Formats: sequence, C-alpha cells, structure tokens
Amino acid sequence: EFADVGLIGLAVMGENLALNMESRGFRVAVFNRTTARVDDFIQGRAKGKRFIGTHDLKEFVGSLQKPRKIVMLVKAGAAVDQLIDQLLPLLERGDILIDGGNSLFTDTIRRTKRVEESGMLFVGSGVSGGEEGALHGPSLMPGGSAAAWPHIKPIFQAIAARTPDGEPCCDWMGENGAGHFVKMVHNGIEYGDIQLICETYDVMKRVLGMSNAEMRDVFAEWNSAELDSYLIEITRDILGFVDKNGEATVDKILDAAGQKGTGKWTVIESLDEGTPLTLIGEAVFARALSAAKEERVNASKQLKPVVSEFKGERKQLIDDLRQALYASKIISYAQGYQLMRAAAKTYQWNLNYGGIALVWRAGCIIRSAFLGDIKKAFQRDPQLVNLLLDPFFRDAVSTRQAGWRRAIVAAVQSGIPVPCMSAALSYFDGYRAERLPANLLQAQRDFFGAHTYERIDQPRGQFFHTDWTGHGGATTSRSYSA
Ligand code: 2AM
Repeated sequence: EFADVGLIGLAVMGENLALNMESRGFRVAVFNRTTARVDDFIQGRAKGKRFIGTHDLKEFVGSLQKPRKIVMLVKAGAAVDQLIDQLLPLLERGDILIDGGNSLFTDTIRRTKRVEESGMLFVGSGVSGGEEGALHGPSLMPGGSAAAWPHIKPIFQAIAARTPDGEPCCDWMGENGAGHFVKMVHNGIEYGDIQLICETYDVMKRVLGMSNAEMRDVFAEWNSAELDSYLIEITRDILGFVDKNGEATVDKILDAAGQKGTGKWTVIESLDEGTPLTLIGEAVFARALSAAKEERVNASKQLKPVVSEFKGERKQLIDDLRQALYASKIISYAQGYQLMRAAAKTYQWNLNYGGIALVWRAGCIIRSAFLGDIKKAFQRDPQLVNLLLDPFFRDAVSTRQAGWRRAIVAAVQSGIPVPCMSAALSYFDGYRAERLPANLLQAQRDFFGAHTYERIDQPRGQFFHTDWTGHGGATTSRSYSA
C-alpha cells in the first residue's frame, strides 16, 4: 500500500509533524539522510503506527501515492536546494514538493520557479508552534504553486491547530514565497510582542518595585481579558516559577538576548518597502543592546540618569501599563499588516489578510484573542488600509490613549527604556498628523542639494527650487537626472 504523504528530515520537528499526520489517519513514508535515524524512529516513536521507513530517495519516492506529496523538513539554506536537485529526477509531472523549513521567502520564490519549470509543483510553508505545535497542531502558512493546494489541503488542515470556533489554522497564503513571507512577518511580530511585555515588566519591577509574585498576579489577570494570549500566559508562569531552592529562575537569567535573524529580515524588508515597521525595528535593536552586556555594565558606571521619583498612584500606573501594552500591540500589528500590503503589491501576491489573522489565532507563538478581532476587522473591510482605521481598533486606541501616554511618561521620568511603546506612540502621532515637519526637511534638502520641493499652494507633482543664498543659481538636482 502506498503512503499518502512523505516526509524527509527526521529531526524533532520532522518526527513530530510525521507523528501528527499519522495520528490524523494518513499513512506516512519517511526518509532521513542519516538512515540510522529512520530505523531509530520506526523502532521507537513510530512503533506500531502506519509508517513506511525508507533508506534511499528512490525507495522513498516509490512508496508514495501519486501525485506525490513530499514534505521536506531539513536545515534551511543549501540543504533544501540539494534535496530538490536529488528529488526532481525521481519525480513525475504534478508531484508536489513542500518545504516546511524556515526558508527565506526569496529563496522560496526562486525554488517555486525552478520546480515549476521542471513540471512539478512547489509549496513553501511556514510552520509555527515549535515542537509541541508540530506534534499537536501547528499554525501552517502554505504558499507556492496554487495547483498544489487542493491536493495538500486535506492533510494540512487536518493536522493544523484549531481556533476556539473550530476553524483550522491553515489557509492558502498565496503565490510562490507568500507562505514563508507571512511566517517571517509572524516572527517579526513575535519579537515586538515579546519586547512590549518585557518593557511592561521592567516598569513594574523598577518603577513600582513589584515582586515576581505581584507581577505574576497582574499578568494572570490581564490574561483573562483583552490581552489573553500565549505570551502573556507564559510570562505569568515564568514569573511564578521557582527552582528547587525556592529561587526565581527569571532572576537568575543573564539579560543578554539572542536572535536567529527572522526579526531582522522582517525589518530589512520594511526598509526596502519604505513602510514604517518601527516597533519591530526597536524590538530587534533592544535585543542587540541587551547582548552588549559588558559594554552596558561599563556605561552604567559612567552615565547616570537624571530622574524624578514616581509619585503617582501605583494602581493607576499598572492599569496604564495594561492600556499602553494593548495600544502598542495594535500599532505593531497595524505596521505588520501595512508591510504585508506593500509586499503583496511588490511580489504580486493576493494575500488574504483575514485568513492570515485566522491562521495566527491558534497554534503559533503569537496566538491570542486579539487576532480574532483582527480577523473581524478584515471581514468588515477586506481592503482595510490600516488597522487603526477599523472602527473597533480606532476606538480601542482612542480609549487607551491617555493611559498609554501616562505609562510612557512614567517610564521616561524614571529612566526606564520603553523603546517599543514609545516608537508605537510616535508612529500613532505621526500617522494621525495632518501636517508633519517635512516642509522644513524639504527646504533643507533644497538648500544644500537643490532637491526641489512641492508647494501647498500648487498642485502635487510640480517641483520648485529656491535660490536660498542668492548665489545658488537655478540648476536643480532634478535637471541633472532629467
Ligand atoms: P541528518 O540527520 O542526516 O543530519 C535537521 O538538521 C535535519 O535536516 C536532519 O534530519 C538532517 O539530516 C537534515 N539535513 C541537513 N542537511 C541535509 C542535506 N544536505 N540533505 C538532506 N538532509 C539534510
């Protein structure tokens, strides 16, 4: 009997995804470069289950029902290309190669083209939720050759996480690299969500001097309302965690953060698109600054903040922080969605924005009740330009605006960095500004570089130059490039 689906790459993610597929009633063929792992798996976790262990790619391909569906979960980068090279000669027209690794979306664009040119179909799928998610229900973000979707949909939607309403957290993201792109943005948003919680914690701890137990209780309370999310939940549990000596583990952990680069790539993409992604940018830089631990220790001895003691109401500040966290989070998602809109235009993807919120609703690290509200916003208006303009989110920010500003003021006056919260507020104040100081900016560019400017009393698209010094002449930088 043939297998319904094949999986290559039996590291933890691969094993768990294979076990998940089998548990949903699919017969799974498996292969791994180091074939001893196949035997270990078949005789271990896969024992007594409907797996077909194979020891070379030919045997593996031969064991699959056509059109063949092959999920690759190997190390991102060159390994994926090598595997594609090895597989293509063994496949037939219409067979489907699926890359479930953490590939860069531009690689996925290239691979989709290459595989399609050989007559086969290619899917690049974001898989989120870590090892647990892979085993019990990940959030899946497939994109690539559209013709592959009807074939893989029954398998993918069967193994995916489900929303509280029972909908699968897996939908078709779009053409070529759309799936891996959406996964990349997910990771960027994850950076932002995490940093916002850390800033909130820092203000509670250092401005209010709250204990871990007190903070745990606050996060527990927040988790039962509009901030209900996986990351708030684990923050609550981390703050409540003590080791066998009764000491809080969180207090023993060195304050130097690592990163694998997906946040950075999201921000690079935003710079290329010219779309502000300031909150996630600050989150990436906050990790970088944390990593420079020794330099900070040295600087802390020399650079003393001039601060004023917090004199406000403690209870009020805690509530203000809740509002600041929520409002900032709205900004982060508004920025993330604007990046997706811009990229969709550049790469000609037909992204389903509500579907993306649905896919992120459960199974992945940023899962939250909040994403259910984003889904509703895109149901109200699929072409929504900015989340901030949706009535629900517009009112949500508006009612929290005062608390948001007070929380930032308290942090600033106490010398506590809140880069993401304040970047969020600056974006809000910029986005809602009818007039920005770019008139002066344009004057400066015209002064030193004859870059020209448009005028408020003339139609858009007409450019003017002023001879600011009386000896600049009438030549503009536009006339050089004309
Ligand atoms: P291995 O067990 O033979 O190392 C995660 O590293 C997974 O990717 C492992 O299953 C690993 O196989 C696989 N992998 C890494 N590089 C590979 C390559 N070039 N070809 C095939 N599989 C590879």
